[in-house]
Amino acid sequence: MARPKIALIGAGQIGGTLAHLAAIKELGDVVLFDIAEGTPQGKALDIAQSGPSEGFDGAFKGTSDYADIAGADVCIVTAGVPRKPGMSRDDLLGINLKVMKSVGEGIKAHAPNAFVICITNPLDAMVWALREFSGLPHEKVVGMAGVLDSARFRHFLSLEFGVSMRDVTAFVLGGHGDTMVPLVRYSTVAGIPLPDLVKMGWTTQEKLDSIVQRTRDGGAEIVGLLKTGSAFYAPATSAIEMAESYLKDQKRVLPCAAYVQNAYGLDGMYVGVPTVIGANGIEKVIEIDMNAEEQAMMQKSIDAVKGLVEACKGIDNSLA
Ligand code: A3D
Repeated sequence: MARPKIALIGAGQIGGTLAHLAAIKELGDVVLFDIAEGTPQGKALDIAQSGPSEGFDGAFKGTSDYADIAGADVCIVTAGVPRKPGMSRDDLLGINLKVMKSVGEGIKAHAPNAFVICITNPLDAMVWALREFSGLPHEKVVGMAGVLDSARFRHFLSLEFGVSMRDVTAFVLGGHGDTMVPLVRYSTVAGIPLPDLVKMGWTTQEKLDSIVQRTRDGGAEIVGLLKTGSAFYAPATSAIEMAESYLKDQKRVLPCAAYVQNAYGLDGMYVGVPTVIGANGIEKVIEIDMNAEEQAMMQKSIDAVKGLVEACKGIDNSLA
């Protein structure tokens, strides 16, 4: 059987890391697309040359021609600009919206059957716009944010408890911005919910609160350290987890920016929710029970995303 084809639209920091991870995991043949001349070709060749030492098979191509993504099974979109210190994700909206238009049209013309994972910020608005521009079915277009935000939360919790990150589960929902919703009640160490761990004296509510805040600021913390761009290793790993669940029909339960209809009080918008990803794309949106405080946090986050979507409509008339 032919290897799956993975198209990476954007061959910058995340795009290059995605290509390397896809190679090492032998997920399929990789096409790196970018408008920066030479970058996708150079990275494709470099990664291919790591094959003999790493021991993987696969074809790697760099291109600036959308025709080369023809028939892709998965497209992962990082095209656009990342933030610099002092910028919020929302500051990227105008410039990245134009990029989503060209990417959406490229995917529509050449890879209409792909499962599309958007990473470009501001995430929830960009995945919505990408879906609008591409016209693909909603269940085949999804945003990566919750897996990364949850991984950051899990990492910080594992440091606090001194346990393996593998035994910490966590849920971060809502929009991928300052209003994201880390759900303490649904986060556990080996199945023990965090509030119970406070009762057991393993940690304090104050410490949990500060971990929640550090998770919300997790992207900015790395932007502040790197100074020239934003995080890329963990964002790429998170998107690969989603792509692998689709390609191998794993039916992983992963928080993603998915199109939500008839759940969470929504009638059709993209926001971070728990989903099941399998061979059909987003196969299920899981509606979890929330208490009043959690609902209020989720609503605030939903309102922030709605504001960004309205801003997109104001910029590009074809979206209105
Ligand atoms: P960077 O290394 O700058 O790569 C972006 C690439 O996009 C560059 O190589 C550009 O040449 C290319 N590009 C620009 N315009 C186009 C276009 N029209 N068509 C094709 N390629 C184009 O950035 P990065 O890889 O670090 O980040 C990419 C995006 O991901 C940014 O918008 C970040 O804000 C975002 N990001 C999101 C998360 C989430 O968790 C959602 C995390 C980290 C970064």
